[in-house]
Amino acid sequence: MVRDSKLYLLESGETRDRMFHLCGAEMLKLKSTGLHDTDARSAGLGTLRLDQPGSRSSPVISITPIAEPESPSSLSVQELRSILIQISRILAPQGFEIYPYLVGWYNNVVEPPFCLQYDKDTVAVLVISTPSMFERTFIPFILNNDLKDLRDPIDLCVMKCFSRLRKGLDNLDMDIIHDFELHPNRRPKILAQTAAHVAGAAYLYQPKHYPSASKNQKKLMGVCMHPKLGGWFAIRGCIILKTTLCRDLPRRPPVNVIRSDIDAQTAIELFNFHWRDSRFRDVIPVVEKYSEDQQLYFNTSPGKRKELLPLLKEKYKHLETEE
Ligand code: B12
Repeated sequence: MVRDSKLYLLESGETRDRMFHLCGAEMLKLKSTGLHDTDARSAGLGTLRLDQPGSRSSPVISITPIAEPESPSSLSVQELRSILIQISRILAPQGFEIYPYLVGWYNNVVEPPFCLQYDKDTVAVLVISTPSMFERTFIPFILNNDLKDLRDPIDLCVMKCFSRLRKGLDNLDMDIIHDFELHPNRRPKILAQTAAHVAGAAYLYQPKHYPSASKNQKKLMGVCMHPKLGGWFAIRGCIILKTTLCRDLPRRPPVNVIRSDIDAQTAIELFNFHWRDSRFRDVIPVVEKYSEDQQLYFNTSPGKRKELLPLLKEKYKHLETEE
């Protein structure tokens, strides 16, 4: 295993052998077509960059080996703030909002199978998409990508944003958990609504607190309300800063925007039985909503959304977009 960061000059063709030589038998997953960051990671080696400045015959490969698991560092609130500013600088222009919280706040309320296996003072960051994410980020994404992948295009787009974030902040050790990730037994890896509530992003109205909302009904889902966006947002995931602890992080309670029980019951029922008409999103006054294109997109069942992509591409093709 390589233990220091160096630049290696390799002759064309010897890349693979040379990497074996340098890195030992662990480095087994290099593809003959080239070298990739992910190969190095999956081989347990660390990040690896391939740079070919003009000359094909002498690629420069820099290997940054995986550090020994970093010991967690405790940060002051001020130090953490500068990390959060860096995250926000990357995600906010793409239409996301971020909310920090501590893993312990989340683990304290969920049942044991949903608990996250990190120190209770580990900092996590909840990410939500606001209405503008669709036009700012998703439209450029579909214009610039040939979406043959079977996965949901929104999920792919958000994955790309998050992996850029990871690259942009490669000094930070992070685990990313998307809202759509499930364990093999189909249990969600993160309860996005609970995370949104404990992070202070959006208040979770739970059916168990409004019994008549669930009387004689199927098991109802709770619904989150954002103080400015009502229901016009989605929870995209959590970034766990796995070696960053901040036990003094001040806790911001979510804003209880629906003051009466009857209105909360109505919101829960609208969400469960009439979500396609979006009335649940409007139970409080909001500052921004999904555009018509976006509403059409999200009100179309996931299996049929791909059919809308060519129409969106045609409509926005004049835009000079950069992802
Ligand atoms: C599974 C799922 C579904 C299933 C629901 C199956 C079912 N009936 O259970 C299906 C596919 C039907 C579905 C549909 C929809 N969903 Co859905 N779904 C999810 C998903 C992936 C997991 C939810 C889940 O299984 N929770 C598990 C249960 C056990 O959690 P729970 O009931 O909240 O219980 C926990 C809390 O009570 C907590 N807890 C206990 N005590 C306390 C105390 C406090 C104070 C707190 C805060 C918490 C807390 O602990 C419990 C667990 O131990 C989430 C995303 C995610 N990763 O969370 C989205 C999610 C809930 N869905 C969402 C949406 C928008 C929808 C749809 C409108 C369609 C859509 N995707 O656009 C529809 C509408 C719902 C409907 N009418 O059916 C949004 C909700 C946004 C919001 N504003 O709240 C989410 C968060 C996805 C997202 N990316 O934003 N969904």
